[in-house]
Amino acid sequence: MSLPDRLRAAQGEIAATLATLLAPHDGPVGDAMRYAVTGGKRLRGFLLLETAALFDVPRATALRAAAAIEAVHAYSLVHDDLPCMDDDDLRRGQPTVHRRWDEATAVLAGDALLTAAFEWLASLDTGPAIRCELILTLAQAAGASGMVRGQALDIAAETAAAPLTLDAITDLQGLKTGRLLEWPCRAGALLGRADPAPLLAYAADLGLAFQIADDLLDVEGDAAVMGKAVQKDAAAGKATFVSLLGVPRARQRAEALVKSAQDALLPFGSRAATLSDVARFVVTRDK
Ligand code: GRG
Repeated sequence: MSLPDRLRAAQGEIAATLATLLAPHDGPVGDAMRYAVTGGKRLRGFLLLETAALFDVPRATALRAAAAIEAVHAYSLVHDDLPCMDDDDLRRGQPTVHRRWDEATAVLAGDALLTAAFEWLASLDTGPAIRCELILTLAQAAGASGMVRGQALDIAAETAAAPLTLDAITDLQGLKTGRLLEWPCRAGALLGRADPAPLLAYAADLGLAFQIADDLLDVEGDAAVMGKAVQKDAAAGKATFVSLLGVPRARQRAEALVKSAQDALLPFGSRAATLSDVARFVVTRDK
């Protein structure tokens, strides 16, 4: 099956799993939770399914963990879009949650999605040691030493006296975006009782390539295709990989990272062909 077909099939399975898991939640917060997890590429969930498949993890188990990472990702987007953060009106081609409902509902729906992710992991049908490790590592990836720290550094950079250096941007993005792309690769190995090292090396390169591509899309992307505003970084005078390296060198850097990510998969041979295609996809995507 080609990457687009596999991704489309996985998107459907993840959507169905999320629909089942979120079904008990009623009222505006429940509706906003379902709305927030609708659409998107499901890249993080797909990474979990594909890495877990390397070790023949049962699909239902992997899908529940994939739903958890997509819920954490959706929470981060809902909160990132709030007026106190990026103040965005559009996400995935639809009004943002605080625009569709209100700010209080958006805060609560985000909080509830984050909490639900841990509830779903806590009731996985793996042994207790693996469940605890999944919960611990997701908390570390999303929390004050992970994504939240990256977001805080990003906000602080807006009012800093000097623009960020390339090293500082690399560190910041590794936290803000990289940690949530790394966790599903770690989780696939954990669920498969396998050494996570090769998949963590793959994820590190993939995460950085993803962020460089995101910066390129902000400059060159089509708002209608992306379903969100573009050219926001330049308008905010933000230092990005593209503002510091320029488009051609940023593209070159992303290409080198794709190659390095693909090399990290060599121990898995042809079983990792889809993950190898994902590395290429993150820099060729148009949204
Ligand atoms: C609010 C704690 C907190 C964190 C927010 C992830 C994040 C931190 C902010 C999102 C802002 C942003 C656009 C970051 C760039 C990278 C990124 C995460 C893009 C969105 O991810 P995609 O492209 O989205 O995978 P879809 O919609 O496909 O799921």
